[in-house]
Amino acid sequence: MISRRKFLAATSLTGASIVTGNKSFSNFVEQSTILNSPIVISTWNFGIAANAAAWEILKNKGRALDAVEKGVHVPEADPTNSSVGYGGLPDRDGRVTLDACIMDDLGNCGSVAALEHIIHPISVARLVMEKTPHVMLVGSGALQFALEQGFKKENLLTPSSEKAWKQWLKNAKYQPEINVENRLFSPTKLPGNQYNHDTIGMLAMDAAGNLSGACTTSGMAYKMHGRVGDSPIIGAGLYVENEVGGATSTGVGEEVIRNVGSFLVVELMRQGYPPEEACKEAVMRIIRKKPNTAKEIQVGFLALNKKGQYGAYAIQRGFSYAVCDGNNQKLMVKAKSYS
Ligand code: SD4
Repeated sequence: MISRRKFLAATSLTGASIVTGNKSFSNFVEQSTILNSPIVISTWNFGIAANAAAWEILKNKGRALDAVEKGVHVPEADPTNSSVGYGGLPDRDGRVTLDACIMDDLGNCGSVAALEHIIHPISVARLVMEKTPHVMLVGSGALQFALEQGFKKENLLTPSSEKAWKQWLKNAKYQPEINVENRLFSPTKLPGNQYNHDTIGMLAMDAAGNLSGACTTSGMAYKMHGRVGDSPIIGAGLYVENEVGGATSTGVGEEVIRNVGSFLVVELMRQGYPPEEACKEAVMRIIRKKPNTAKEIQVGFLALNKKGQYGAYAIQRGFSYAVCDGNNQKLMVKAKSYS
C-alpha cells in the first residue's frame, strides 16, 4: 500500500486533488512547483524589499535561517515603516517595544518580547536560540542580554511616530482597527507611511530544501505597556516544521495566540491541507469561536510547505504578501477572504 507521504509526493501539483479525512482539495492556485527550489515569502508589501535581501543569501545557496534574518532586517531598520523595528509606533506610554522570533529547520527557536532600544530584535532572538539554553527573553532581561552581546542601545521613536502617538493621546482610545488596506483595498498605507499594525512574517526554503522562518513587529500601536502579541510566540506568530512547512501570522495577535494559529496551520499541512486551505481553516477557527469580534479585526496567515507551495488567507480582504523565487518577485493581494 502506498504510504501517505509517498502519495503526497507522487501527486502532480498542478490541478492536484488531495483527499484528507473527508475533505477534498482541488485546483489550489497559489503555488511554486519546483521541489527544493529556493523561495522566500513574506507578509505585506514591505515584504518585497525584505524578500530581495533574503534572496541574496538564497541564490548563493545560503541557509534559509540566514536569509530570513537578513530579510527582515530591512523593515526593522526602515524608519518609514511604523509597524516594525525602528520607527515602530509606540505603546500608550510612548515606548517602542518590539517582539520577534526565529525558527530553523532543526526545530531550534529563539524569541524576544517587549524589547526596547534595539533596532534588530530578530538578531537578538537568534542569539537567544544559539547562545542560551532558553527560548524566550523578555523586557529588561532581553535588553540586558542584547547589550551583553554587543548590540547598541538606540532611540527607536522617530519624530513621525512620536507625532502620531501625541495625536493619539488626544483621545487615547485603544481599539484595534480593521487594517486600512481593507477599507481602501490597496496595499496597506496610512498618510505619512503610518501602519497601525502589520508584522513582517517571513518563510524561506533554501537550495538544500530546508525551511526557516522569522517574525518581527512593534506590535499593536498604543498597546498597554508590557503587552506581548503573537509575533514572538512560537506556535502562534510563527512555526516551522522542516518535514512539513512553515506558517506565520499578522493581525490582532490575541486571537492568534488563543488559537495557536501558526502551529495549527503547519499541523493541517501535515494532514495534507494545501497551504491556502490550512490558512483558511485557521482563520475559520477564530471566526467560529468569536463571529462578532472577527468582523471587527484582521488576522492573516501565510504558509509555505515543503514542496515550495504557498498560500494565505485572512479575515478581511486586502491582505497582501510578497513572493520571491528568483525568477519572480511578486506581490499577491488577497481579493477574496472571509469577509
Ligand atoms: C501583534 N500580530 O502584536 C501583531 C501585530 C500585527 O499586523 O501584525 N499586525 O498582535
